[in-house]
Amino acid sequence: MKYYVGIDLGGTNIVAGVVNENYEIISKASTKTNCPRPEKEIACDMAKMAVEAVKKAGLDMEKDVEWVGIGTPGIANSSTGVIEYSNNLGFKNTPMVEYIQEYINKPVFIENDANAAAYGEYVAGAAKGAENAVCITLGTGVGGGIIIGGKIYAGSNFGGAEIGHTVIEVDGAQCSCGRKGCFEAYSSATGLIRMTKEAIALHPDCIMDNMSKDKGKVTARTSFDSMRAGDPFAKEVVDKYIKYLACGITNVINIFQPDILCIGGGVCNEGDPLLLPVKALVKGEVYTRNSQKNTEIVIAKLGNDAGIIGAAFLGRANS
Ligand code: BMX
Ligand code: ZN
Repeated sequence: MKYYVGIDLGGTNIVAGVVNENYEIISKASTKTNCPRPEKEIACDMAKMAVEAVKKAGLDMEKDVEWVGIGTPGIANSSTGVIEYSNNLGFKNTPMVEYIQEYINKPVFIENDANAAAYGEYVAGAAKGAENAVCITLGTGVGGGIIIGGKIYAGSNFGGAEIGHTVIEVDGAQCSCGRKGCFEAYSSATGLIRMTKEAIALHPDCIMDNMSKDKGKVTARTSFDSMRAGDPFAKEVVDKYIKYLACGITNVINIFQPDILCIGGGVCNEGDPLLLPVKALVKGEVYTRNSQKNTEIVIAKLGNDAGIIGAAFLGRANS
């Protein structure tokens, strides 16, 4: 049996996992990212988590592990091993591969987190068997990963596949990237929370307002849960969210026409109440609506593990 280590570096947590050749995670170790702090400290903790996960699996890093892969938000140059830019981690030209190799004497690969998650879904999840696939993650941001002919497509400068930063509303809501009206500003969990708060401000004492006060905060679930409890204003928020999401997805399909478009991230836990109306809207809008073959829209299968599994197989993606 061959073993690989995947590390998911997030704004909140560092998670390392040992994955076997059947794409199963056999052990995990995690710690808080605690950023901002010096990048070398973060790298040291990442290496520590990798070593701990290997130990937990009862394996030996030197003898049993083929390589280590890392998924990180921002621009990851997979050829130089440098994280060129990551605003939420505070990285600028961070030589991550070099740092990790100070502790671990193995080949180390890096990729953008959403690219790694897309690769995970492609090798072992909802996009398995596809030749061309696009995965988008609806989390803190909207991440994008593009697989063409079984390879990760990251553009000529490794900054490609930033699907979240395509505009779907000119002069719309401010995005953290500096543009206005990005897909991410509407379809991320953060965007949904913002739209929920806006609706609550307009309709004080609505079910959303009371539900979020009971819970202590507005979350990405507030609008969906309140809609189910009969709040017409919550239904408006959900409808608006679904309309924006369908618009963004239709744009992606019109460009790539992949076999599979998979959506992941926390918001997807809503399941069919999210997926079915999105599918119906996309079906009516997509350029190829009269064609025989159309992109299948599915919900990601691997959840938070997609990033770890994808990162663990980066040595293959890069071969
Ligand atoms: C942002 C961007 C992407 C990332 C996406 C998903 C940064 C730091 N991040 O659009 O690179 O893939 O968020 O990130 O520039 P998540 O935090 O939602 O997983
Ligand atoms: Zn943006």
